Amino acid sequence: MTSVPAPHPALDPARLATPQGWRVEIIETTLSTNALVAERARAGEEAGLVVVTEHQTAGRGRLDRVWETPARAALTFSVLLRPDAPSHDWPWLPLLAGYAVQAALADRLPDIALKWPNDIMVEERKIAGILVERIDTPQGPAAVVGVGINVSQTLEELPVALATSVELETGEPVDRTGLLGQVLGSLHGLQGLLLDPEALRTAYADVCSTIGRVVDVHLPADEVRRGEALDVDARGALVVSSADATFTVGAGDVIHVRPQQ
Ligand code: BT5
Repeated sequence: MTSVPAPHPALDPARLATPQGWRVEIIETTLSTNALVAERARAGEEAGLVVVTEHQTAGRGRLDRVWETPARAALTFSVLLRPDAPSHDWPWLPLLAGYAVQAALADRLPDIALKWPNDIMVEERKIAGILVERIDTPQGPAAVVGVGINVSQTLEELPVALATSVELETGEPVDRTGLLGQVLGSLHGLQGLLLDPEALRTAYADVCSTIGRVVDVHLPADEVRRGEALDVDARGALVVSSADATFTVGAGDVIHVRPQQ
């Protein structure tokens, strides 16, 4: 006899803990919650809109990559923020979002960590990703903070080998509604850290597993540089020491080369 996996239950708006001042809309399906929230922001929406979808069919990653999740097995949502922080501190926002999501998951997953800049990982397996987009709107610049968390996917439901889900890691069923409330609460509660970049830097560095590792840095023009990641600087850039120089990386991807000692 073959066992049929239990269907994934829907999110339950009646049980969702919504942070004060935020407005959560749950929709059955959309191409990309980031695209939808950006459209609403350009049409004048106030900060605090959260759009969650049960099935995101054309999820976006960074650098034109894709984010793939099956219906009702993940959390896929975007939050509209209009931060008060000076514009030179906005590059911290993607790192702050990653920090807040890992903090919300840390009680269930003690081995969770951040791979710079904002991949949420359990060892070398990615469990959640962040896409922050800055957009221009009639009321000024806004940020769309997109979050994708793998919650109840089985191994077969994950799109790449180095990925995992909360249920795969804990071996226990997860109530997505409860987890969504926790993650929103963490993002809401920690957003003020953007006004204190030094405190954010310290908190971020503490959970960033890239620091101290040998990394290959993939730079935009297909250039790869290898070195040891030393720290994160005051702008959130990664400081890397190679044989001939110390350099900082503001944008790009890193690959952890050697396992952590
Ligand atoms: C990210 O990009 O990790 C950002 C993901 C952001 C997704 C959220 S969902 C709600 C909101 N609306 C959107 O349209 N997007 C946001 P990046 O670091 O570029 O990683 C993308 C890469 O991760 C892909 O090229 C795959 O290799 C891998 N990947 C795709 N889906 C994955 C998944 N479910 N779990 C783990 N890895 C995945």
